[in-house]
Amino acid sequence: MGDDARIDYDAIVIGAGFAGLHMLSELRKSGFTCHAFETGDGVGGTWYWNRYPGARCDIESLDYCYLHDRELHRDWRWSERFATGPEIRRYAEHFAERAGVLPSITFGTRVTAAAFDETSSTWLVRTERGGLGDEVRCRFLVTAVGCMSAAAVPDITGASRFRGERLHTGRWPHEPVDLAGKRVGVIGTGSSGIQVIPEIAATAAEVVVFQRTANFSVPAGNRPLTEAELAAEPERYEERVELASTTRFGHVVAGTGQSILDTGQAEREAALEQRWATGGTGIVATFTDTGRDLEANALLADFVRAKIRATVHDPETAERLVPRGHPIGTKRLCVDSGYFGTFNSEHVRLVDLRAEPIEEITEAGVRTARAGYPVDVLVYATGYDAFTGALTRIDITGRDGVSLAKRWASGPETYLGLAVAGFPNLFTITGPGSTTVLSNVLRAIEHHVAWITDLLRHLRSTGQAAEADQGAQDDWTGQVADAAGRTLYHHADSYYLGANIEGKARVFMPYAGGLDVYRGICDSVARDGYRGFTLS
Ligand code: N01
Repeated sequence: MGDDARIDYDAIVIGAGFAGLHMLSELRKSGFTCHAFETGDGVGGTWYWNRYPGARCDIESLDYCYLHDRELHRDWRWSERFATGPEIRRYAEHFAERAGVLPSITFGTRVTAAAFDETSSTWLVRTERGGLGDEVRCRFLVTAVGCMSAAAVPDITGASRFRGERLHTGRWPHEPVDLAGKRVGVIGTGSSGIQVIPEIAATAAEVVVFQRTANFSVPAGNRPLTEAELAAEPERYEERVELASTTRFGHVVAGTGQSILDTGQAEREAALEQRWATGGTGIVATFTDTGRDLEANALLADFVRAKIRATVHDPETAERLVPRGHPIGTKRLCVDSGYFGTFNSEHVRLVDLRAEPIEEITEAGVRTARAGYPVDVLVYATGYDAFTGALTRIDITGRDGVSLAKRWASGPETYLGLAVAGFPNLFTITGPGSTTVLSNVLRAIEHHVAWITDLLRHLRSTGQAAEADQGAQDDWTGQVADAAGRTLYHHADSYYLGANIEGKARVFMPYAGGLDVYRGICDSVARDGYRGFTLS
């Protein structure tokens, strides 16, 4: 620890989504003075911003919720198998009220910078609210900024000339957007596009979907949760807690336990049909080898391709919607409610940007290499500068004034996705190098919050600061690359690799080794007196 300096709080938390709320709550329970700053005017993070029609989670409600509070889990009644955005937001609000953390959050306030002061071993955090700046000093800085929160809007020539309304799915207006009778263009066919397109088509007069990469998507099979399911939940609690540390995703994804290559065609088809009918992403776990063997993966991919062809009436449109060029699951598998069937409607058309790239946006709409498409509203479902964007958009400087954004210019390097060498007492919940969205992110958040809280309590008792060692970080960065190397992820241009952001280093960012393995490693690091950290 350095010289004493006046601190405003023991800890500052950036963000009041699921991670920030839980972090604040645990810090308060442990007697730390703490405060959070949140850009939005309410809690929920991702679910505060993603208000586009059709927004739903692709993980089942009973898994996509906190487990650390047994009573909360018992008392909250999810209404559907896959909760809507508004229901998840209400849940976050309920948690924040119940945990009593709202007075510890300043809303509508962006953290613009954070600088480590080596003399006092404190962080000076700069915020901005309505153009006015402020500064607070703390010992520990915890980022809870989310993995998919820095919206990516592609720089398309002429975009600012467009006379209609431009919307990004991740920055959707709070008031309802009336699309009735309007011509709507949608750019992007990832999870957000695939969810919003059927909803837009239900009201708009015309929909033009601009697709760069056809995506694999499976039906959600959404439905109301039954009384029996809800009644059984308290008894399932222990099992869910157990699964959080013993499974790859943090919850059970049941499969046959068989190799698809060793399974005969009839049995294979029957198993996949059953998973298709059940709905959700579980279909990728039906067989053991589809995530690591290209030949095995192709069998599953062909099954989904056949489903698309069987759904879409116009054979030409169907062929354009059939994903090619990347194995299934190497871009996030989408979960939809009637996406492919939407293209059977007369007023919905698909523009294949591989055949006719966008040349510019004009006052009237989108012009591709082949034609002009006049629209009244243009929806960008173009995703996020994932994993690093929300961190590097804050001017974070560590020892010697080194900037985090510059440090990560060739790709993020972290120790366990939780800490960065040269940035003492900075902790990154679900940071790059942790399992993040390759696991149930709620389980990853709960693990990180518990782990960080334990470390901060330890540091409080010893009066020390913690800094990741460069060697430990180098080793972990190698492990992250090795884990990805054992999968098929490198066969796709995805946001996992930063490929969706022009100029971003192409490095696989999440840890693909599984949450169970990851937790085991973090826990052993703690048991060994925080191996790989210098405590001083
Ligand atoms: O973003 P994405 P998203 N010109 O990056 C296209 C979570 N999430 O917001 O594939 C034309 O997946 C881009 O094309 P391509 C979930 O983790 C979850 O949809 O790069 N097109 C792609 O089609 C998800 O994975 C839920 O060629 C351009 C699309 O835009 C993550 O958030 C719901 C383009 C972006 O897809 C992100 O999903 C929503 C350009 N210049 C989100 N730039 C659920 O829980 C980009 N694209 C269900």
